[in-house]
Amino acid sequence: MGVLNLTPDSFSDGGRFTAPESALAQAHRMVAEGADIIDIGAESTRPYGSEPIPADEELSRLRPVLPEVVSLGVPVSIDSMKAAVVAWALDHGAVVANDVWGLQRDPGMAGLVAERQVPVIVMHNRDSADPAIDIMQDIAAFFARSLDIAAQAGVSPGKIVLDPGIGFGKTPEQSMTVLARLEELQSFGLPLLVGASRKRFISVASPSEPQQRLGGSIAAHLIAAKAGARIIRAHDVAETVQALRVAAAIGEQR
Ligand code: HH2
Repeated sequence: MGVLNLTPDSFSDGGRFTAPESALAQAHRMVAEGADIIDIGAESTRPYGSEPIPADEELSRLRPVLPEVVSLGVPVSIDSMKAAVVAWALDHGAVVANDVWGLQRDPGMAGLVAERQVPVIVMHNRDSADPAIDIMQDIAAFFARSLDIAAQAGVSPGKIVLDPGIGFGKTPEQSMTVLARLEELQSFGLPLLVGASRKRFISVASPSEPQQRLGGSIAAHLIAAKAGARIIRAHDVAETVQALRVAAAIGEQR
């Protein structure tokens, strides 16, 4: 899954793809590099320094870009926590809903994805990190709540992808714990998505600015794939695809 941020303030690529032409060129490039899904976001979710924006603003960023990306022919997912924005994106060709609040923030989200019968990414999140909690237990309890909400709204379990939300409401150490223990989340019997790309935990193990975290991102993504993650969300598509393909090819020689 290639990341396309139409935002001025995303933590690693804010402002790079706010012009529709550069966004479209980036989408094109990620498809050529091997992305199977393009995830479009128009509101930054970074914990510090991002501005919450109204749905109108999010839509005005998406309007000139999303339908054009859809026309490239690759499945598009919409990264938004607002049901109104997801509804608009689905109307304009997006085919996956990516909710960084796991159906637990906007009360209209579960009903929407049930009605449209689209796959939904249910991501774990918390308002703030708490180093004292057992993060794996917290994630499991959160997923159980999300699955309950989904079931009550009539979302088919076959449409749900779970994502532990690397870097969201977690200390860097907890993000690493999640990657180290990802296999435990297989017990839900649902496909897993992991997005570690350029995130801050990398700089704890290896001090670096977001743009310099490609090696760390790849290390984390290979570990996630080995533990069974089926979808990897990344900014640097060519390098990530190559790393995953080589790791898979080596795996086949066992
Ligand atoms: N991470 C980010 C945004 N959306 N969605 C899912 N499902 N999983 C993730 O790990 C995830 C996500 C944060 O990365 P980015 O989009 O680059 O940053 P920003 O939120 O600042 O735009």
